[in-house]
Amino acid sequence: MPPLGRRRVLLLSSAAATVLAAGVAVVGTAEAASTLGASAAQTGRYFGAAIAAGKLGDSTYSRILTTEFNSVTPENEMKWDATEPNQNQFNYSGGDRILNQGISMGAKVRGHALLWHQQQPGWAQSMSGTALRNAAINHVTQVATHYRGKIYAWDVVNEAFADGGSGGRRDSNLQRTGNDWIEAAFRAARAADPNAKLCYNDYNTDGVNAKSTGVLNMVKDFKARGVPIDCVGFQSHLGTGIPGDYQANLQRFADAGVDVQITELDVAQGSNQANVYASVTKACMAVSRCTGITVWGIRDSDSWRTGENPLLFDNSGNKKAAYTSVLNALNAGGTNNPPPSSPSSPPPNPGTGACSASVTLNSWNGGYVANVRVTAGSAAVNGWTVSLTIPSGGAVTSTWSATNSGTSGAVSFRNVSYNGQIPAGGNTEFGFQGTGTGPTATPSCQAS
Ligand code: G2I
Repeated sequence: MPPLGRRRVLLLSSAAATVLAAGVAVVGTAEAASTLGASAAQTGRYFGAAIAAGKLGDSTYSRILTTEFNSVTPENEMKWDATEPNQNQFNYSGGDRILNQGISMGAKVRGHALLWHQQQPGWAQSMSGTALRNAAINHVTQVATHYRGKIYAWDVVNEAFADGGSGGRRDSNLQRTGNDWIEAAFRAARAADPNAKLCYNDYNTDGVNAKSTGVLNMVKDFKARGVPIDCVGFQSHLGTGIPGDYQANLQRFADAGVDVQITELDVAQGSNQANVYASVTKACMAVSRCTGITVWGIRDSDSWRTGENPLLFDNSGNKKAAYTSVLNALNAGGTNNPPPSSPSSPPPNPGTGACSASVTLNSWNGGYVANVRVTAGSAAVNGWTVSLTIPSGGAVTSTWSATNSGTSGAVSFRNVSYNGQIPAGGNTEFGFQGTGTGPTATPSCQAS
């Protein structure tokens, strides 16, 4: 059977004859939508724009925004320098304006970005080591908690991989706190807002190359170890062309078990601009786990790429050829999102071996995130319970990848359905967040 979009086009092209012959009135579902957001929604996707709170009073800007888009991303208002200008003093005024704009439109709100080596407040730029790690995790926890339940997807970590052929991490003050800073950030974000999709976001990862392969390897590693990650953002700040393997690159991430999103699309002006926009849109439509597209601004005059005219509307707010090519590509349809859920892979052979557990703490004044690794002995484990003691005065406030009995004093954590079975010598991880100080003694582990 042709994909939904193809069927829709066929119905349209042979219009009345087909409908009369079939004797059914299905024309309503076959109509092409006339705005980007409405058209994307027909396949369960969103079409969004990065917006600036300071421009919402511009009537042309807000007219286009509210007419065309069903997702918003704050261009700068939720970044670290904006939300925590002084350590532990949070300012959500700009971010809340974007959030409320999105809510008033019934739009999805993408949170951007909890941790990034750029746009850090001055106080964080001058920190390092454990102090910076704790401050960063506290930042993630506080901001994600403030917006808890309201954000569709967070860019938890932005641009942490190096350009060039290494496929490794970029050097930064955050990277120098230890290679596990990204997973610590994702765990803290999950604990603070369990319903937000958690994304890693980067640029120059739009085709198959060393950098995107490095990110893919991180995703696979996180999935294998139970580190929460739900999506990867491909910024797609493009020149006059698009990598030939753009769609294949999206697909290989989708195949690794994450949603993919085009998060900051803009394309240099030139004779090919409309074609590149169409190719990006078609690629997303062809990948069922591609949940939506965001352009990085509304009019050319709103773009960070001064003089490149890289957006869908000109300086006066008129639709460009690129706009029409995107709308047509959306209306041509594609795979539906969300895709049908696929059955999980069969569990490994069950076993009855012993297990052990160890705790890593990321603490700050008054709280902590604990990461617990459960390791099987020389035989496979078929279910486990980890028991530990929470120091008096503190309590467990949330748990992921396990369920807890009790929140203070003696607390035990039982595996969830997907991580109970551990092969001989293998391990899995779960985590929890707490108030007060974290557990100090080595936990006990009971296999069952
Ligand atoms: O650089 C383009 C984008 C690359 N990916 C991450 C995005 O977050 C990033 O967005 C841009 C914004 O579009 C710019 O608006 O990030 C820039 C900062 O690296 C933003 O520029 C900054 C200016 O550098 C500041 O001088 C200004 O105070 O915008 C700030 C707020 O207007």
